[in-house]
Amino acid sequence: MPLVVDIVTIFPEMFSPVLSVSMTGRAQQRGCLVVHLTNVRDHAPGRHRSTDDTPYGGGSGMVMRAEPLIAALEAIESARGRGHRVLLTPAGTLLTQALVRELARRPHLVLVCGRYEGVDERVSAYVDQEISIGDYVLSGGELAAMVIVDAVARLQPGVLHNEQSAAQESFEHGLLEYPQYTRPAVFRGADVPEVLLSGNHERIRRWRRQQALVRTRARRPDLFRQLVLSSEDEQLLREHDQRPQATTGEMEGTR
Ligand code: 9D3
Repeated sequence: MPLVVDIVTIFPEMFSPVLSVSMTGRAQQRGCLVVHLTNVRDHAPGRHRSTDDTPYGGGSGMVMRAEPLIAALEAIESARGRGHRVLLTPAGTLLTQALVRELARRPHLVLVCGRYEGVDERVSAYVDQEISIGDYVLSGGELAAMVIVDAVARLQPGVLHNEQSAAQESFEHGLLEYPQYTRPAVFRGADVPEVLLSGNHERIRRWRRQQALVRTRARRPDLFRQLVLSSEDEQLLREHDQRPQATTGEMEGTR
């Protein structure tokens, strides 16, 4: 059974250029993902079909009206049944991979995108969950909805090329990735670490683990604090700190 995602938006045309390519495009082609777009404006009554209005109490900007949003939600669910309703809002719970995994298990998601300065607070009573994708200001929920569709699509059975990738991710979770290289062996004077050309799979495994640990410590101390280090991990870190390498990435972006 495919994952069904309904999206409620005033900008349905934003979605297909993104969702029709790459992972989400492949998922749809393979029948693992079905995306339905609903234009809020089609559910706004009156001559002007307005989806927003001025805020009660004053203030700048406009507020999305509850009526057309909820009418759109009801039309969707009359057609395809009750879904797990998510409002995309900067005031929502932060999206994490754990939350993505929960969402990916639902058979039907209904993603409601806000715009303007916000959404009438009474919409909250009609949704199951409110989600933000991070602490920065977007101009609407559309990009956030696309982030969620991308993240849940790649977890659907039959979507990932390498089925092991999803499992390995959860196995290695909490660590940043080790550095990757492909041909050529020398790019503008920068060579590939010798260990990766050695063919010694045990040395390669240990080097990658060491790189992931060192990078996580340098770049994501918040994640590093949560790690439960094995005695091998401790040893790899000691080894690194005694004989520091130039390629841990701490200097990236400083050139
Ligand atoms: C006045 C305070 N603003 C909140 C920070 C108002 C406001 C700004 C931007 C209300 C809505 C928006 C539009 N953003 C979203 O709808 C949104 C969003 C985001 O801005 N950041 C991260 N995740 C999300 S999910 C939806």
